[in-house]
Amino acid sequence: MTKIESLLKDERIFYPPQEGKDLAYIKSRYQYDKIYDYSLKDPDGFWTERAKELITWFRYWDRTCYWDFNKAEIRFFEGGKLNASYNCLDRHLLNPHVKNKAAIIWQGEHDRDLRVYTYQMLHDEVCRFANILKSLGVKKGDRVVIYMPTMPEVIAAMLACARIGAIHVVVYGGLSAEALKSRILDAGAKILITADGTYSGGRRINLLNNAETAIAQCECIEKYIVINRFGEEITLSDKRGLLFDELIKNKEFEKYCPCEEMDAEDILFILYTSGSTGKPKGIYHTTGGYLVYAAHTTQWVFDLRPEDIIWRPGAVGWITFHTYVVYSPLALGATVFIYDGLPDYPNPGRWWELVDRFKVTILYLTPTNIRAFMKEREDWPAKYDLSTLRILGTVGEPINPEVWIWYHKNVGKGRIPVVDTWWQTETGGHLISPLPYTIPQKPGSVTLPLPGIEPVIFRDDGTSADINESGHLCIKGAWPGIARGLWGDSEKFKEIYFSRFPGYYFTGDQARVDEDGYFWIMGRLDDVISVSGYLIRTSELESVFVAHSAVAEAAVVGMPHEIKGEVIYAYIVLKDGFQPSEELKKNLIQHITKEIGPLVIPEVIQFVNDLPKTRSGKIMRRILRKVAAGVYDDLGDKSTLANPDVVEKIIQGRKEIF
Ligand code: 6R9
Repeated sequence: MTKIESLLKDERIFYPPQEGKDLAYIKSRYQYDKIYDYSLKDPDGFWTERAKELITWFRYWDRTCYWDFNKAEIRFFEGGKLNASYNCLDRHLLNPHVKNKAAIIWQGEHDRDLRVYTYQMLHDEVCRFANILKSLGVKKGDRVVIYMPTMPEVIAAMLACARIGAIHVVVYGGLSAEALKSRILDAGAKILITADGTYSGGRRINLLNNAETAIAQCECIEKYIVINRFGEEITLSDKRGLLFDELIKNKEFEKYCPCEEMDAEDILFILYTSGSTGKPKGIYHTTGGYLVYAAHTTQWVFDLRPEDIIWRPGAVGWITFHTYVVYSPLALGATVFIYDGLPDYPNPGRWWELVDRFKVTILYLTPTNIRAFMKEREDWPAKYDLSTLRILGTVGEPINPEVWIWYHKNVGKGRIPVVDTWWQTETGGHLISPLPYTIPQKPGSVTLPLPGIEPVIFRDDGTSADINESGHLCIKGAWPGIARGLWGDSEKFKEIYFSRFPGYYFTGDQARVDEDGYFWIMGRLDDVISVSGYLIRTSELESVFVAHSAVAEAAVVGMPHEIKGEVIYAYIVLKDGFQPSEELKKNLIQHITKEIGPLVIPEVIQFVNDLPKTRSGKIMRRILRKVAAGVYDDLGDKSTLANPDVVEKIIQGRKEIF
């Protein structure tokens, strides 16, 4: 590959606030540097200290770190015994300050759908759920699929599985019956936990139909449990079905349920990845390393303290929910806020109203979430009191500098840190991210690696890239939170992650490091277009589009061209108040050539109302590439799309252009 120059030459720098610094876990660049050096020199010492400080163990381990990337074998805290449910619940009951505080605050779409669970209450609910699962014959190592909307029972079910050693597989409630079926079969699940449905924008969404259609073709499912969300009578169509409301009439289930002693390397959960790049993979994480890494990153990156209320809106079937909504905030005894509803219903101020009402302190959004606010609801945050917020986070895609600045200014009022956290389902938790009070920030950069993480950037031939030269982002050495395998396919695990650059974990992302050692993530390998001999990063081109005052969102892909090889095809979502026109197209092209250079001329600009995205807000460029090339069928797996309808509209739009 030829060297790729970066298009973004953003020089803006934001300094960490003084306020809040004194209380922070990591207070300065100096402290970060010292810890970072120590963590690489003595990983055993570093991870031993973190594991003992953050997690309660029934038995300490015999060996702290072991990995052999050539064999794709990774083990942390071998021989150590613990239970994740114990760490998230039981141990807090011993502390009178935590026992009766809110563990979960749940708000449904209707204001009156509001529930609070204290740690004691959640513990009791989890015991009851665990007893129910045990009564159905669920044992250590069995798989339980959870297919539900965002509600407290999802968390209770996850922790109930963890309590008895069952492996949970959370599947987002918006997935189709077909997608659910393939995950149940792949995992070989015995039990499915689901709900009758939920509300979305005032409409009812039925989940039970999908669940029952799916399991009709899944012999492995012995029983399915249905939680009542609508409060109405439920008719079950399959004799394996059980109503949660009936089950809990049995007072026996209210007894204390002991925690299974799990080995640090016993599997905690399987999670199927978002699939923005192809067929979903069942990634699994083990108990000890994952839990330590989740708590560790949450404490330092979000500077999480027990009095915090953390909110990451959105899908339960995403790794973000597992690590930063369930396991780490609860292990650290903080409060989690969860909301089941749309951002703009009943009005576009809904999310800000919730931050205001529930006094959220840490808010964790995706660039897609933020761009949606910028599109039409720019003035809404100002109508609410957001002063309880003290840390803002972003995850999921490279954040366009313009979007970072908007978030910092309009939501953070310029006074609080924004942490741009780079990580993957496979990494278990953040790998590269600023620690909020330590370093100046450059919008668009994920800044520096966390302690214990040693990223490297390789050229195609395995030599190291120069400063500002982009290449393959890989990680040297393992950390406790790294995935241990792909369910049922250890060879593939080795092949995907450990064979491209032997001895290194291959992330599949492209990145560069600037002269200050700051990392810039530039998207996946295929998000590159070759135009007249130049290799161009689509994410960077998108950021330049988004910096134009009329543009809310942009997705750029390459379109095959007979003469030029490949040309730029841009899908553009306009901000409210702007109309598509030839004039505007010309204006956008001028904007691009002015900002980037005269040779980079978008060939096609298609105005669209929305872009196809996964539930976690990732633009599905794979589909957009096909449509740009005029391929309308054979678009691949669409099961994880949040908004499948837009694909048809985009195809229509393309046909009108050509
Ligand atoms: C947590 C999560 C992983 C992929 C990853 C990368 C992209 C995530 C990012 C980011 C730039 C960030 N990604 N965070 N890109 N900046 N802060 O998203 O997991 O769903 O497995 O996706 O998301 O491309 O490789 P997952």
